[in-house]
Amino acid sequence: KKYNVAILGATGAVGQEFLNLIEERNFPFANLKMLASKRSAGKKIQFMGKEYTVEETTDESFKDVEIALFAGGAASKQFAPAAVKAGAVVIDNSSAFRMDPEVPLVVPEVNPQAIARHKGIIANPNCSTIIMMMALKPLYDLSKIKRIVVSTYQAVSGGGKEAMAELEQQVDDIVAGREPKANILPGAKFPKHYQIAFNLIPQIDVFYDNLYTKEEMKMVNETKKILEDDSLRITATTVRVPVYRSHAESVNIEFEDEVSVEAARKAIDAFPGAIVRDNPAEQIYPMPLFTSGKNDVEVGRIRKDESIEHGLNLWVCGDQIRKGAALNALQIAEYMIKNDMI
Ligand code: 11C
Repeated sequence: KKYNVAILGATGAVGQEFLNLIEERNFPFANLKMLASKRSAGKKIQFMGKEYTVEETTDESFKDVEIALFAGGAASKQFAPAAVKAGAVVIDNSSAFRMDPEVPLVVPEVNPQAIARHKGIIANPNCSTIIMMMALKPLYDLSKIKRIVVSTYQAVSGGGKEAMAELEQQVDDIVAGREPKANILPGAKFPKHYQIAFNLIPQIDVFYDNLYTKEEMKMVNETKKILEDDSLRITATTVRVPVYRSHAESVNIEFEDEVSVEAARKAIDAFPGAIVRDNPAEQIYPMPLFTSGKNDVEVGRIRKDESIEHGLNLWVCGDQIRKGAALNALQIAEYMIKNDMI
């Protein structure tokens, strides 16, 4: 069977990755609708030998659509109810519904069982959460995790195409001896902007009253929801780095029981979608350069935390537009197709 698919946000970074993956994975689509905001309506997209015209999204856009892939952003909240009402399953990459108790929050390799509880919307976790989960779950299956301390090194493409363009322009300007301009990062909506080229910005998204950013609290709250474990203690620091693509994360884990480096390597390597790249003697470890454009999340620098009884440190890298967004969403749809859930 083939399915009628709509992509909301077809012209953005995640939307474009949906298209790459649909082609690469031979996703069984019948009709494909490219939806976006009014600003992008009318644009032409060449895809698999056919020209598509981007349509402005309205509540009527979802008639006959069976799978609606929402790339994220404010449009999700606005149009998800109409898409569900029209009978589509919405797989949503925005943060709008993630913490809604009625909405499953899913990484298919980690908690596919949650999908069955959906009422029309299934949420894709935040990119940095998904990438961490791919390393955590195989270890969580070896021993209950007591506490996680995570620090992220997040690529500019997490901030959209404009943030990528800004990094490129700043590098060009600096190399040419011109004064670099900052108009986008840490976020277009903020009053202050900072140079990202040759710099790090310890702010991703808005600050909350507890002095953490929204990105940091997404990692905390989403991880607990995905693992269905409220007793898990987790704290995060999220940082934007001048890398185009692929987030990296330093993850410190305290376990209840002993987990050896060898057992961790074995479990991660056996986990679908994760691979171990870890040979210090040969200077082998994951880097954004290796994981950009790839589907697998890579884990390395696996070593004992010698300051506690049962602890490990890991270094994790993953393409946040692929596994952190479009691929994860498409895998949810594939799982549902395979299990007759659509
Ligand atoms: C970033 N994690 O790197 C963000 C982008 O909740 O899906 C994705 C935001 C989200 O800026």
